[in-house]
Amino acid sequence: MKRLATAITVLLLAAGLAGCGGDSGGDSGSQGNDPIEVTFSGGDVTPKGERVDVSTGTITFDVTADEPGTIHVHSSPEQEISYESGTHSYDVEIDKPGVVEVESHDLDVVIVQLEVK
Ligand SMILES: [Cu+2]
Repeated sequence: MKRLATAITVLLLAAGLAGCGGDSGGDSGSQGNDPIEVTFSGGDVTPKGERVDVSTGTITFDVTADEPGTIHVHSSPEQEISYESGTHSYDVEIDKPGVVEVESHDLDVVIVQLEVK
């Protein structure tokens, strides 16, 4: 029983250390990438061309939109998010490092450039 408690303590410590990914967000214990918020409103989108550092793995987009549309993710292979109106979360998997542009072809703008590490 004592050994188990020790093992759990070590695991918790390891998770805590791994969580310090050099970003000041400091959200407790969640691993991976912070969600990226994207807002479509009145034929415009925020953000526009912002650079975002992410790690390989799951990248979540929290999309708020006044009408449905698609987001094009220039990963390889390319991916598309079909979002609905309202606020929804969409996950994309990117497993190769590099710069990945995330675009709205409807609006012809780059929403974010993901710097995948
Ligand atoms: Cu595109």
